[in-house]
Formats: sequence, structure tokens, C-alpha cells
Amino acid sequence: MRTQVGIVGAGPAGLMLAHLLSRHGVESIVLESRSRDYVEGRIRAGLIEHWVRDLLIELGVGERMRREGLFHSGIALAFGEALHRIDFAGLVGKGVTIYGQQEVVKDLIAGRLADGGPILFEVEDVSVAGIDGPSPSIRFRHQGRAQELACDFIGGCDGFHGVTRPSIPDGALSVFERDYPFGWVGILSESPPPDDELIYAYDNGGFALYTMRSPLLSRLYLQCPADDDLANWPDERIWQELHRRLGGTRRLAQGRIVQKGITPMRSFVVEPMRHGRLFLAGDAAHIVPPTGAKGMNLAIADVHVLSAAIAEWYRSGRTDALDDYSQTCLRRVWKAQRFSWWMTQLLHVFPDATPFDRRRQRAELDYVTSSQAAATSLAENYVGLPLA
Ligand code: FAS
Ligand code: PHB
Repeated sequence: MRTQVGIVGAGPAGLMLAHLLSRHGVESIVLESRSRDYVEGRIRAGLIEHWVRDLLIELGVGERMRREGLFHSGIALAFGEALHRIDFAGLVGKGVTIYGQQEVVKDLIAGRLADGGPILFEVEDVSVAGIDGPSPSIRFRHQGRAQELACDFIGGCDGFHGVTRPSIPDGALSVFERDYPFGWVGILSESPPPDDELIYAYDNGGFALYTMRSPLLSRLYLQCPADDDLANWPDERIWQELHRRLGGTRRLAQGRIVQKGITPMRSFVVEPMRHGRLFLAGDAAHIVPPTGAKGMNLAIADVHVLSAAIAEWYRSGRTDALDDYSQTCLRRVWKAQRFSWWMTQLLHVFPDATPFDRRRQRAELDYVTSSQAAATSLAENYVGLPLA
């Protein structure tokens, strides 16, 4: 088999890369190890930056998001038994859209297949070869047959646990990481959220986040110890903690919990994000703690840069945009890492926090919600910094 760009992974990064390349007239084939049902059912992020919303609409895959997504022009921080609103519209003239990641994936897959673009699901034994030379290839098994896809470039969009990053020779990558001493218990509940907008709660018992997927479907998160076991979180304990950490600022309706999971919290970056003809994008290259809601948005920012660089190579043979790919993306990645770390340290209770640390956190929350300059900084990072 032969194509121009071989893409490993049908998550937001891989699917958006395929879409953007086809808009530039560049062919690609997407290889995904899971079934279509699995990737369309996987519950993850749910918050879309302003420019990503515009891009999905511009690409013609944003109609359902426009209809079913919830546009928010602010968030609230809950502490000291009060809600403190950060007015994105007033401060930076932009907002965010609440729309499940799996819905974005469904729309991208439907658009891709409608355009006749190939996606091979349930591929096995994927490995990449020849990435140091001009003719890389991807080897894999599909429907029981061994196959090889020859291409000019490989998009490594296979997430944190994929095969593309580990295929880069040892020593060729620098790794920057930080694990946090806590995780998030997350639930999906058939109940209305406590407010029309997101509530980020700072409480002595730990952080909590009250978000949603629709006016009748809540997505609720609680800080828990790192490596905690879901068995320690029966439904009634979850509701008890969600009520308590809301600090009486809003009434919380309960409902049937239809999904429950624990997400570890880590910051991770590899540099460079390119090795020869292999270009890493999204979680394959970097992980952010979800407090800043940057995961999916960063993945899409990476492939926005990558697709333009590859298209420029086919158009003019110029390699400068390809050569700048890693550096260009890493500037945004590190700003998102800084913001996600900052939101995490602002709103979570660290096991080793001293009384001084707690007072400092409260002072920072007070500052962020009473200073226009500080609130504007939070707002501009949250809605999405301008593209390079
Ligand atoms: P993805 O992981 O989404 O996609 C990679 C794809 O590659 C997958 O479909 C995988 O099946 C496939 N793949 C893997 N190995 C392969 C192989 N060998 N061959 C072929 N295909 C292969 N972000 C938030 O902002 N808010 C959240 O609440 C949030 N919750 C999260 C919860 C979890 C459990 C996780 C893991 C992440 C969460 N994130 C959240 C971050 C998330 O949104 C990611 O940033 C986003 O999925 C990144 O997209 P991709 O880089 O496309 O990677
Ligand atoms: C979500 O809606 O899943 C969500 C929103 C904001 C975050 C994290 C997760 O910071």
C-alpha cells in the first residue's frame, strides 16, 4: 500500500490531521488498533477552545457541535462558601464549548468517511520502519493479513501508550515529567449540573469539578489520592463528597451514575516532537493534567502546525516549516503545561501542604478573582491562546 502520510491513531490528533491534510490536497491513511465503536464510545475530555470550535465549523464537521454543544462565556471558582465568576466574554471576548471528545471523534470519523478518506480500524502489530530515511513505512496486520504502508511521512498520533514514540532510538528524546500526588475520580451522571457553567471548587477535603455534557447529563470529578482504587468510591461516598466540596454554594441534584473512572494526574513532554520522517502529535508527545482542559485542544494545535508544514513541502519542496514543527509546537505545549500546572496547584490540596501553603492558595484564589489583570490571564489561557 502507498500513501503520502501514514497516520497511526484515530483520536482527535490523527483524525484532525487527516482532515486538515485532505483540505490541502494531501492523501493519508489512518490506522487504528481499536474498533470504531470503541473509539466513538471512549469518554475523555469535554471542553473545546474558541479557535478549535471555529476550526471544526470551518472544516464542515462542526454542525452537530453547533447544535448540541454548550457555549460558555465564563467559569466559577468556588471557595470560602462562595462562587466567584471569571467572565471570559467581558475579559477577552471569547468563550469555550462543552462538547464530549467522543462526539468530536464521531463527527471527524463521519466526515472522513463521507469524503471517502480511508480509516482502517482494528489493525494489529503496528510498527514503523525507515523513519530516518526518505521512505518510511508502517507495518501492521489487518483482517489477518500482514501489510506494509509506504509513505513520505508518519503522523505519530497514537497517544501516550502508543508504539510510535517508543520507536524513536533511545537517547534521541529528552523527557520532562512530573507526577502529581493525587488523581481524579470522574463520573457521568444522569442529573442536571449544579450550574449552567463549570464550577472549579477548592475545598479542605480536596478539589472538585462540576461540569456537564448536556443540561441533563453531568460530568463530575473529585480529587482522590494517587493510585486510589475505585472500590473505595461507592456511589454514596461520591455524592457525599460532591455535596460537601460544593460548600453549599449551589444545590446538587443526584442521578444514576452511568460511568465511573479514575484518571491519574501527570505532566509529560518529550523533545523534540520529530524524529526524521516521524512527527509526534498530541498525547504521543505530551500529557497535561486535565485541570486546564488542554489535552484535546493541544492535540489539535499540533496537527494544525503539522498539516500546514507537510502541505508546504508538497507544494514547494521547502522543509523549513517541517524543521520548525517541534519548536513551534513546544512553545504552545509549554505554555499549556504552565497553565495546567498552575490551575492544578491553585485548586488541589497537596498531601504535604503546610498551613502557610493553604493560606497562600487562598490568597492566590482571592487575587485571581479580584484582580482584572489576573482574571484576564486565566481567561486568555483557558479559552485558548492565539495560534502561532
Ligand atoms: P488519543 O489517546 O485520544 O488517541 C490515540 C489513538 O491511537 C487511540 O484511538 C488509540 O486507540 C490509538 N492507538 C494506540 N496505540 C495504537 C497502535 N499501536 N496502533 C494503532 N492505533 C493505536 N483532557 C481534558 O481536557 N479533559 C478531560 O477530562 C480528560 N480526560 C481524560 C481521561 C483519560 C482517561 C485520558 C487518557 C485522557 C483525558 N484527557 C482529558 C486528555 C485527552 O483528552 C487527550 O489529551 C486526547 O485524547 C489526546 O488525543 P490524541 O493525541 O489523539 O490521543
Ligand atoms: C470535562 O468537561 O470533562 C472537563 C472540563 C474541564 C476540565 C476537565 C474536564 O478542566
